[in-house]
Amino acid sequence: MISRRGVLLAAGLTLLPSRAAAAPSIVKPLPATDFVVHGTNAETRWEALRGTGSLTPVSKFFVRNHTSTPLLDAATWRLRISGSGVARPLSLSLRDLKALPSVSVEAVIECAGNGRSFFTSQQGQAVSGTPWRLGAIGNARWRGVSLGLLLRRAGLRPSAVSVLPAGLDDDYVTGGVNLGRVRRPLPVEKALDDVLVAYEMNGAALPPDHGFPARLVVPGWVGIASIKWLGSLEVSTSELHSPWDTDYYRLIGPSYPAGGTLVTTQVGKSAFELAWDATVPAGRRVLTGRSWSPHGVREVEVSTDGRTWRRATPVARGGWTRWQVPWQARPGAHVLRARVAGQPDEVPLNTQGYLFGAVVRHPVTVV
Ligand SMILES: Nc1nc2c(c(=O)[nH]1)N[C@H]1C(S)=C(S)[C@@H](COP(=O)(O)O)O[C@H]1N2
Ligand SMILES: [Mo]
Repeated sequence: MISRRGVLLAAGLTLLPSRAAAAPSIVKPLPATDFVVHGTNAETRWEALRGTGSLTPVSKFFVRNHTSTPLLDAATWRLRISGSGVARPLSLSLRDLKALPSVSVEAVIECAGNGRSFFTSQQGQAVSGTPWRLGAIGNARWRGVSLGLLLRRAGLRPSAVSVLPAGLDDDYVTGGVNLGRVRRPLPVEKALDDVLVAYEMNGAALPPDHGFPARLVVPGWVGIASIKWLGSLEVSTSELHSPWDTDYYRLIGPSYPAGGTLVTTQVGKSAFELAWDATVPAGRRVLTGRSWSPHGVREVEVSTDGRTWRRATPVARGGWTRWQVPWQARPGAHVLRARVAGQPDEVPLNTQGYLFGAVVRHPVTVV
C-alpha cells in the first residue's frame, strides 16, 4: 500500500487545509453543497440529488470509512480465496478477475445506521454511532464477477457455511482495542445468491473511496456487508464471526431478545430531494423524492398537511424509485412526510441506532 501522503507528495500536490481538516480519511473532494461530513464519513445532501438521474454520481455518493481510504496498487493487488470450505484456494489478480464473465446490477448501498439521528430528533431516544440523516445511501450500477462463480471456481465444498470477506484498509482501533481488518461474515446461501465482486461503478473503475480495485456488493443487505478494498475471502465449514456481527450490527434494546438480533437486510425508507429545514418560495411546486426497500417499491404516499396521504407519481424505477407530487405551498412552517408500504410512524429503540425505517418528518418553511 502506498500512503496517501506519499502519493500526494509524489504528485507534487499540497493538502488543502479546508478539505484535509474536514475529512482527511476521504480522497475525493467533499463540497459543502453535496456533503455533510461526520468524522471519517460523509453523507450526501438530499437537495444535491435533485436533477440527477437514478444513479448517484460518484462525486455525490456517500462515504463510510472506519479508518481511511487506502490507495492500493492494482498491479500488485490480489484477491485470495481460501479456508476449509474450498478445495482449490485461489489468488486472483485484477486482470484475472476482469477476464472472468461479468455481470452488472443496479443496487443501492445503504449504511445500517442511515436515519440514525431521527431516533433522537423524532423519538427522543439516545443512540450511539454516526448521526446520519437520510444521506447514507447511494444507488449505482456495479459491474463485476458473481461471488458464486468465484466460490465454485475455488471448489466450494457442500459443507461450507460461512464466507468472511476482509478489507485491505487499516485495522480498526476503537476504545484502545484493535479489532483488526474490517470484515463481516456472510452466510453461504447469500454469497451464492446475488453478491458481486465489483470492479466498476457507474461504468468506470471503482474510485478509491468506494473500494478500488474491487469490493463486494451485497444487494438488499446493510452497507457493512459490502466490504470495500476486498483482499480476502475465507470460506469455512464452521460458522465464522467478527466484531462486525457479534458486537456491532445487532438490534439491542428493550423490545429485542437478550444478545440482540443480527442485522442483515435493510428496511424501506423515503426521502425528499430537499435541504433539511429547507426554505422555499410559496406557490405551486413539484416535490420530488425517492423511496427504496429491499422488498421493492410498489406505491409511495406523501403527506403535506400532517393528516392526509396521497399517491406520488413514479418517475423512474431501479435500485430506488424516484417520484413526484404537486404541492400548493402556502406560507408558513410545514412538515412533509413520504412513505413506502410498511414504513411505520415510529420504530422500537435499538441502542446502536440501526434500521430507522419510520416515516421521517421533514420540516420546510414556505415564504
Ligand atoms: N473495508 C471496508 N469496507 C467497508 C467499510 C470500511 O470501513 N472498510 N465500511 C462499510 C460500511 S459501514 C458501509 S455503509 C459501506 C459504505 O460504502 P461506500 O463508502 O462506498 O458508500 O462500506 C462498507 N464496507
Ligand atoms: Mo455502514
